[in-house]
Amino acid sequence: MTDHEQHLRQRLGSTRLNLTRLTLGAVSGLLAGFASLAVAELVSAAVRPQAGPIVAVGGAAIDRTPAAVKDWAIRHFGTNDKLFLQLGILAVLALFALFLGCVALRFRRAGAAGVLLFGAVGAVAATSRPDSTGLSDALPSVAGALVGAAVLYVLVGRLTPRAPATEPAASPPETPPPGAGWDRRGFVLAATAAAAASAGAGALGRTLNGSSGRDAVASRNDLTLPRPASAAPAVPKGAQLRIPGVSPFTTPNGDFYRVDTALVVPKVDATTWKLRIHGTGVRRPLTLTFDDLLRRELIERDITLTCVSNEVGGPYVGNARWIGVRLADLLAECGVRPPSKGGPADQLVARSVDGMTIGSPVDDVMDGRDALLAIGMNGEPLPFTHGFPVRMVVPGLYGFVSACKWIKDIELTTFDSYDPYWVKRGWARRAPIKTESRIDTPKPFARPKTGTVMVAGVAWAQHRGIDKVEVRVDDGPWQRARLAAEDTRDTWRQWSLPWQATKGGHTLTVRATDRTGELQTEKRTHTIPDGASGWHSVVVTVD
Ligand SMILES: Nc1nc2c(c(=O)[nH]1)N[C@H]1C(S)=C(S)[C@@H](COP(=O)(O)O)O[C@H]1N2
Ligand SMILES: [Mo]
Repeated sequence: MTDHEQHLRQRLGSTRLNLTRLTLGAVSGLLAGFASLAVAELVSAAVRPQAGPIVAVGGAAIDRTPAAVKDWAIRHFGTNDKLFLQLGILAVLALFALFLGCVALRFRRAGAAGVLLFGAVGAVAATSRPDSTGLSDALPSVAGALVGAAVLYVLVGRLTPRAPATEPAASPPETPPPGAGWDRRGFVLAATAAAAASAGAGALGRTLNGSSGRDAVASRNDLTLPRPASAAPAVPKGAQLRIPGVSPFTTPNGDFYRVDTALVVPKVDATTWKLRIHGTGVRRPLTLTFDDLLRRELIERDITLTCVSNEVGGPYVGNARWIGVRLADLLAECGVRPPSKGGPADQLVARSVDGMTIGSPVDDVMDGRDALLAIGMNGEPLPFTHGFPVRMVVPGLYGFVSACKWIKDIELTTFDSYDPYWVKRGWARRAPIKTESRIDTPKPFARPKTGTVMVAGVAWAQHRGIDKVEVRVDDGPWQRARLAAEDTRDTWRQWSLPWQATKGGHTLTVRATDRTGELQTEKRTHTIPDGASGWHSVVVTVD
């Protein structure tokens, strides 16, 4: 073997060795990251599920996400937006873990310190969340980081050559197989142990977190909704058209859209729940328990909810039968007068247990409409995802300015002196729901056969009511659709039009007129700041 060959073989061997070490370093980083998250998960089960680093950092990210991006995420990922956010955070963490693992090969302490730095970020995020309950929220991140740093330090230690004896120059070229000089067996053992322990801790944490909020679940199971003093009349038979593809008049709870910033659904125990009503012009501040609410006069109403992030033709609108207490009565008992009657507060700010703030005009809440503190949804206690035990529902206002879920506090104030959560992020202070209509069937790009095709959908203009719906085929004349029976002015209304479909591509467009005589505007606007407008169109090809 020539010198040159020998040199090459050595080089090859050490490159392979370097690659192996690099890979194993990266693996160590990943394992350290995994151990951190697993331990954090386990400790968060002892503290609060919301104190876990992913939830805390995710929550902080949600709060700092520009309104446009958040709106985009809601529109594209819908209720899965939070899943994608968490997967995104995990991906970023994995990249950093890989990087730290490689750094640690060279600088063992620096790698471990890097893990601690991530723990610090998680701890700061957790303790500065609006729903944080104190310094204990830092524990999951801190414990996770300490364990993660230790795992990295130990694992990388096994990858470090034990003795300088295996200087390549001193040994014959045949001998150094990749990986020689370091504690291969020790590494495999330590890595396996770390992985197994982490998986166990993580799984245990998951299970414990999954069963957290047992008192809340029990309080919901134990709740039988009282019979409302003022029941909603039965939905008129004619309100539900018998046309396949039209959204059901009443949206089942399981299908009801969900939009909120909560990465972990708050589980509130109704037996310890309290609502405080206070603020400017509240002459008799009040704190209510759930039993206090149950003892009050309950009313039942059909109200259609709409999200401001709903694009023209979008899915974030649903109709339910709510049971609750009239908010206006409660406010009047507290001595609140609306500004139209000389009261000093024009904004009602609702606060939730998860730190959300939602502001509504006091005049709207007290103008006689059925603004509710709702406890029931379609015959059952509110689902946890929809605000158990109590949420607000105000007919005619988008959810972000009215429908506070998991409510715990109502403060009377002014629009001038306080901007709630969404307003701070560029959304409007006042946002009545815009008159809108949607084609539910045929679906976009459907291929119906020539002949009679039923065009049908829903239209809404909560608290004003729908007076007329018209449909246009291509650039043809507007044709009046048949309106389903009206339930109330606070609910959406179905409509239909039989269309004699002819072969080829066609565009169907719908528009509604509300009971104030106002025609749904053709002008397209973004969802930000106060809701999308424009006409909904569907393109189909008739075969
Ligand atoms: N606590 C809390 N309440 C909230 C929100 C939220 O993020 N947190 N989002 C609001 C928005 S934007 C809407 S549209 C409605 C949606 O109610 P739903 O999820 O029951 O459909 O809840 C409102 N109430
Ligand atoms: Mo919303």
